[in-house]
Parts: sequence; C-alpha cells; structure tokens
Amino acid sequence: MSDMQTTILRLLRATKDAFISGEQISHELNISRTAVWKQISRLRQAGYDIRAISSRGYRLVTSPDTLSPTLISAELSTTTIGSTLVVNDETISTNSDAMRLAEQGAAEGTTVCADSQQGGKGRLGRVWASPPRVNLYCSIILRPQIMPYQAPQLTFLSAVAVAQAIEITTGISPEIKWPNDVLIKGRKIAGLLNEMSAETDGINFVILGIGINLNMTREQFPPDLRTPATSLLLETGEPVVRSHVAAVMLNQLDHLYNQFLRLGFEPVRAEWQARCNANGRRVEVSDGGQERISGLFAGIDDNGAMLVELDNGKIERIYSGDVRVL
Ligand code: BT5
Repeated sequence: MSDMQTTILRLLRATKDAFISGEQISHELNISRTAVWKQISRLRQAGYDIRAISSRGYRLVTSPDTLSPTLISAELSTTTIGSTLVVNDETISTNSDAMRLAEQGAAEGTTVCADSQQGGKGRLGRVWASPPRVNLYCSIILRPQIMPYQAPQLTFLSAVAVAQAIEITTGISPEIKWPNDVLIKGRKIAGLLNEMSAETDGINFVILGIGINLNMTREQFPPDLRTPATSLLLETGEPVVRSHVAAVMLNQLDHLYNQFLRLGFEPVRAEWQARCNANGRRVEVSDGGQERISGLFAGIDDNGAMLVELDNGKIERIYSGDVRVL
C-alpha cells in the first residue's frame, strides 16, 4: 500500500461514520481530485468498501479483514513497539518465533503476529486455541533494564493494554483477573504469556505473548475449556477489523511501556487494580492440590504477587495458583 493510500485510510477512519469530501482529501495530500479518485479505486480493489456520494465525498464502510503489516502499521503511532513488524500466515507459536528472533539479536519492540497457530501456548504447558483468520496472536520483544524479579510486572502492562484496546474499539470495559486473564462478564477473552531470558543481574529480553479472541464463533472454541470463554464477536454481535484492534492494542502498550520506563510500576498497578475483578471481594486461592486459602483481596505488590488479607488480619502473598472470586 502506498503512503498516499495509507493517509487516505487514516483520514477516512478519523471521520468515523461521516463523509469526508474529495476536496479535503486532495487538499491534505496536495494532489488533484482525480488522483484522489484513482487512489480510492485502488483501495476498493484491495477490498475496502468505500462509499462515494458526489455532493458529500467518501465514507469507509468496511475494511478487508486481513492481518497485514501494512494495515497495522498504517494505524501505529508508537515509538518502540512494532518498530519491526512481522505477520506470518501460520506458525507454531508467535512466542517461539519471537524467542528465536530475540536470541538472534532482534531489536526491542520487534513484534511477531500470525493469522493462525498450530501450537499456541498457554501457561504451564497448556494449549491456546488459535484458529485461522479470526483472532489476534502476537508476541512482542522487550529489552527493559530491570531486574529479573520485576519481569512479571510486564504481564500486568499487557493486561491493561488489552483491556484498554477492547474498551476503545467496542466500548466494553473488560475486567482483569489475577494474574493474566482478561474477562468480559466472567468469560475469558484474552490470555497473556510472558517468557524471558535473564542472567542473575539483569534481563536479556522479555517476550510478551498476547492472544485475543476477536471474531471467533462459538463453534471454534474447543469443547473442553477450563473456564468459560468468549470473543468480541460473541459479545457485540459485530465482527471487528483485526488489524485495527491490533494497532490500537500496540499503541496502548507502547504508551504504557514508555510510562513504565519513566515512572516505574506504580501507574500500571493503579490502572490494573482499577480494572481488577476482585476489588472489595473475597477470594479463594488453591494451589491445584489440597491447600486452599481465602480472604479479602488487598491488591498486588511490586512483584505482581496478589495480596490476600486473611481473617486473622495477616497479609498472605500469592505468587501462583487458581483464584476464585467469591
Ligand atoms: C493463557 O494461558 O491464557 C496464555 C495464552 C497466551 C496465548 C498467546 S497467543 C500469542 C502467543 N503465542 C503463544 O504461543 N501464546 C501466546 P493459561 O492461563 O494457561 O490458559 C490456557 C487455558 O485457557 C487452556 O487450558 C484452555 O482451558 C483455555 N483456552 C485455550 N484457548 C483459549 C481461547 N482461545 N480463548 C479462551 N480460553 C482458551
């Protein structure tokens, strides 16, 4: 896609549901109105449905739902994230791809997305269902100068970025469940998987793996999920443009990451906690075995551990386990 087409798309998107006149576009790009018309025709050939009314101008009705670096980059306003953007048709796991690139020295911000994954990874060897052409699967390489114990803080960063992106694109405010699930009405819409390479005194790199269910239909979910799941399509009844959601999420993540580097974990913690589904509630935590504790949710600490106030007033720090909000 040419720079001109990218700018025209940006202008069309900026006017949302309204029309933008051919004159305004020709003025912004400093080209003739006939040249605008030619570029619009090319965009239509590429699958964009653009309505034209002679007295009012142009309106973008729908965009093609391909996940391409050009479509995503057209909407990126980032300084770090997406500096290099790779989109694969299919892969085993974008986290594994990003890990390989990072080991070969890929720059901070390098982002790998895929249209489908054959071996999408969850935590603890679990599987992330990754059917083709409907969702977002992406992994981002970061090289922050922080200590290894601070790395879990970055999962909270991506949870907030995903929640904000869903809110911006659909108006729905998702909740976040400690440590890494993004939920809508208690159903999981996104999962996050951080992996890292570190020495004792510092981090080589962190991979932020992000999977968001966008246009996935009920039939595409595996029948044996551990927890109820959903997609934006199921929640709103409308398909979303995947490259748009991807760009919005990467823009939010870039903003949060720069804020994190400047100001530390505190602003992210505050934003995460405001969206947490356990605020003011009792929680029960099990370690997968017999051990269970319950108490009042009391926030997260600097290491990302969940704080639970037991009935005797003691604060327990939880580093892993399954949490149920009572
Ligand atoms: C996660 O694990 O939630 C982390 C998922 C991270 C996926 C992204 S996609 C891009 C990147 N590349 C990868 O290979 N992975 C990352 P966990 O908390 O362990 O949850 C996994 C559990 O969620 C599974 O055992 C299922 O029960 C359920 N699940 C699987 N696929 C799902 C889906 N698409 N939507 C909702 N739930 C799902």
